[in-house]
Amino acid sequence: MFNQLPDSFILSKAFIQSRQVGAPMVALESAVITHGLPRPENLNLARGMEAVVRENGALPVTVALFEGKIQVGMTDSALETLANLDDVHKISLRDFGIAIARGWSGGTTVAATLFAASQVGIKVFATGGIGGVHRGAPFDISADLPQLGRTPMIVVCAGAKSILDLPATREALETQGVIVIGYQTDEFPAFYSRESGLQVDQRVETPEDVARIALSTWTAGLRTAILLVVPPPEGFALPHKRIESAIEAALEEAQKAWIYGSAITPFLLGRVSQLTEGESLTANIALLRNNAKIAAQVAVAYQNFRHPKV
Ligand code: PSU
Ligand code: MN
Repeated sequence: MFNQLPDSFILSKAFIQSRQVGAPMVALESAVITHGLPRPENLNLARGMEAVVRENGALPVTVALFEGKIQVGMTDSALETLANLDDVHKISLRDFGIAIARGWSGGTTVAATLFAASQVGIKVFATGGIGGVHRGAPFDISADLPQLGRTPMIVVCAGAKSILDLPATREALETQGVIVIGYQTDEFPAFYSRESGLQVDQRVETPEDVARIALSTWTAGLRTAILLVVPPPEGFALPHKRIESAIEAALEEAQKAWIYGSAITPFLLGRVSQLTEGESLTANIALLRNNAKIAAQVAVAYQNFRHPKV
């Protein structure tokens, strides 16, 4: 399959070796490194997520764009370079062609990472929160949603960012045919908070159970993502009310400053972090690491199903 891969893809050595032996792998996005978190937390987090995936028995495969090439799997020094680049783009699905032609570097969003990771056969992906339908702008729907609708991948996240219109996002996931599975929860988490008042489609208790559902889905011929939603860890999660006033203030500022398009998500995340005096940032980092852990366990379970030992 790799012989047919376009030369815009560059595969890391570790990825190629793991692929040959059928080792479990977890894709990681990089827009969170370039646009989601401030320095130096971004590099610490990128390294931290990779370490957590390894400790739980899988290979971390961070995807990013370097000088017009889609890099699949990164060395530590590449991670460091990406986290400190000044001329760095947020690469969503529609940006690939331009970025490749112009030789850009950048962090890939959930939508873009889904595309790249599925092209190389990865089945499990960890992120913080997916994009969705924006509040007050129901026409601003993240490219993450349609891409989830057409990519066979288990995506581990803490729901959708609460800066979004969550009920609308939940409905849009259904329209896309994406199964929403709660990891030891009945409720769709709201990223920083464990509660949202919204339901999941199915609850699972173990990584094996979600792997089984994914395999049944794809074996039946469906090509949709499985969204495994994991509540932010207790002790870091913020009460819905605490975060809501910060979000409303940030939204109002964004509107006054005419911030829209791909700039809105990074702006809101940054402002909410300032307004909660870093509490939301701490929660964000904790949930990202936790999602990386669960994703690695799911990747191991999935691989064991496909290649049972004995
Ligand atoms: N989750 C985070 N931090 C982030 C993002 C998600 O905790 O920075 C990024 C993801 O890369 C997601 C993107 O795909 O925000 C969504 O952007 P938009 O709404 O413009 O599609
Ligand atoms: Mn948008």
